[in-house]
Amino acid sequence: MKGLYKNIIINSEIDKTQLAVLIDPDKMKLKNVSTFIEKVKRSIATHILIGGSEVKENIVDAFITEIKSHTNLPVILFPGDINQIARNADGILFLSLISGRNPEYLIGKQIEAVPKLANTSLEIIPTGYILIENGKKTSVERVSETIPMSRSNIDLICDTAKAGEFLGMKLIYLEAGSGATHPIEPTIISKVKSTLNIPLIVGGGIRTKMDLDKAIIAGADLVVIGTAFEEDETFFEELLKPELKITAN
Ligand code: 1GP
Repeated sequence: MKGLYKNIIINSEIDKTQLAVLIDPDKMKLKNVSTFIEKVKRSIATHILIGGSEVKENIVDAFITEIKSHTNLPVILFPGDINQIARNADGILFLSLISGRNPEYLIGKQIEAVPKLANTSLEIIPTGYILIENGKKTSVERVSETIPMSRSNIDLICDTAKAGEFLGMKLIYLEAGSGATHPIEPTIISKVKSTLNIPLIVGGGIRTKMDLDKAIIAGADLVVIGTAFEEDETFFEELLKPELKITAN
């Protein structure tokens, strides 16, 4: 599958809601993937992201094989470490944690990843990853040993995002962290979006349809939700494709 990035741009231009369901193989059993994906397919989800902060080696491939046997939705790696790079995905968010000052997560892991990416057909999408504090310490903060950006310094968040764009990154990902207490505020999303000429991903702590709508209205081009689906798969019912909704006559 080619053109993942191009499609994100096209969908964004026509204001199509783009929702990525995040599957963390550390938090889901392989045998439950098929029923989970059936629910994903009935929803408005447009992408599947796969990865996590602490995924055991060599299980990502098996998850992707299983996911792809049930859906044609694009599967994009969202790796917490290089052991999560699997060649059977469609693409990879090639992340650099530009909110942090840990060289390992700015450039070190990326160099280590190069031999693993050689001879794959993965679409590599350079992504500036910005972690913003959300009220509790999340696993990204713990694993990366970086300090999240303060929610109150919006100018600095905007400048960081713009610096990512100037460095040639194709996407900016505003991250509140998995299971965040508060999602990224719409004010932050809209200011960052107005600064950028590249698509914006927003994730972390989005638990309701209203949170999703707020992020989209504020300017997120792609919203990522993981924990809310892990905790309650009935949430998919609130995000059904329009044609599957029962209309009252
Ligand atoms: C985490 O942004 C993603 O990296 C999704 O966060 O699990 O809180 O939805 P949640």
